[in-house]
Amino acid sequence: MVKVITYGTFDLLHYGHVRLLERARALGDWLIVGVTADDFDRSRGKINVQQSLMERVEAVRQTGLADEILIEEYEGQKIDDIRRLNVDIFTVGSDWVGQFDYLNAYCRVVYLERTQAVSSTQLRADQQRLRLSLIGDAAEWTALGKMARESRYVNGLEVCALCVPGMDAPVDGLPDVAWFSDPHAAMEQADAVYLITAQQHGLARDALNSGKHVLCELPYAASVRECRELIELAKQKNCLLMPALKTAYATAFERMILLLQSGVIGRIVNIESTCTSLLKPGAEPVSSLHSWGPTALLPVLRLLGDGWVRKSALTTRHEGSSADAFTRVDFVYPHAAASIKVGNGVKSEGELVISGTKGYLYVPAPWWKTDYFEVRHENPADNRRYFYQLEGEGVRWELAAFVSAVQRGEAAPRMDEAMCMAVSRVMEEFWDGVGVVEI
Ligand code: C2G
Repeated sequence: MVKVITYGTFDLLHYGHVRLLERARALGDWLIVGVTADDFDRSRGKINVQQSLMERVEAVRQTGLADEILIEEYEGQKIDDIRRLNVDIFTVGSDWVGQFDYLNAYCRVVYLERTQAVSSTQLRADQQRLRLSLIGDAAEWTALGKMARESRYVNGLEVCALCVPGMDAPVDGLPDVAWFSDPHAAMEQADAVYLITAQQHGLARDALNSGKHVLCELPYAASVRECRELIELAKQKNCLLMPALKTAYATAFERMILLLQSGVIGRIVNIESTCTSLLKPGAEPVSSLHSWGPTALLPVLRLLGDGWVRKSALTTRHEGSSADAFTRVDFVYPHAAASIKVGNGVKSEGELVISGTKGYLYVPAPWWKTDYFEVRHENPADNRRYFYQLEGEGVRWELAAFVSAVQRGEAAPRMDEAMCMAVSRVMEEFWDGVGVVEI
């Protein structure tokens, strides 16, 4: 019996995939199909796969062409499978020519002509491509550029406009993206807008009023009332309003939250979250709490919620400015405590430490763009390290989540409405001096 094996994502199974499977099967008597696991696809840079692993496995099964189906989970698994299953032939489409010649050491390698013009990527591209306008302040130019670059990794998304309100087109703009100095004109070009600007409450309101979906940095607004208004407006307009906080969409961060919620360190008793950066030479002082607060608050709100019973803040301001250079906010919950330390002009160790009754979780600096964390116990032999590849600091995952949420018509933010309102509440109370001591 001649055993043949092939592997693939098989997302949105289509004619090209089926033709490949038919010809693979014709190479022998028994066909094994390896379907890639989500994590494996991510690790090899394939993101925004629309279907779950089980949906993709079921679709392959229903073709009736596979005698056996397995899951491809790690780099190098092909060698293991070929040896373990005594495979005679490995085959894959011609878009991979040369990539798997090393398997000749274990079996015959056959590249089959790829079926032209049909691909999951093209299928997705043919779907409604979400047109996105990027609108931000000049001080956020780096973030805007990163957003535009990262968008290229996300199927079904096209950045169609770039806008810094009131600014003429810069020399080093993005070549293939139209420039606007009027944010409302930029909005009109797209189905959705990304906002990273001090005026974002007003612009988010205008975007939602004109039926645009909004991906917005936090805080949505300087007050809880305005934040709630935006959330309600999005519902009235049947538009998506989603928080842009790249850390929330990073695989490592989400897996960390799931581990902690599964009790890996027991009951969470304390969270210490620090985010700092130094001001760039000549840069205008900006509020540390406004720029770093939403990120620093993310693990606190995800794990302990917004039901603190007491909150206090210590702060020091930039020389000659009302902007805080360093702020520490301490929260007391019924059975836990948390502290965030944020600095824009004061430098500290940007780590995240989550203490529990069975151990603690440690994320080294810069924890907010981590691909790695450790669960530590009394006996170091019980410590475990976790690594999850993070491309582009998580921005492309944030964009992929936004596109998917718009396509599905349902918000799937990693921060829910209550958390977004809690961020605005912390900001509002800070600026109102509630529980704030100046040092
Ligand atoms: N394919 C094809 N014609 C198409 C699209 C895909 O012949 N129009 C083939 C691919 O060459 C591949 C298989 O169908 O052999 C599955 O394609 P994908 O689901 O896109 O997965 P891919 O990442 O290309 O799989 O490690 C090997 C990879 O997993 C190959």
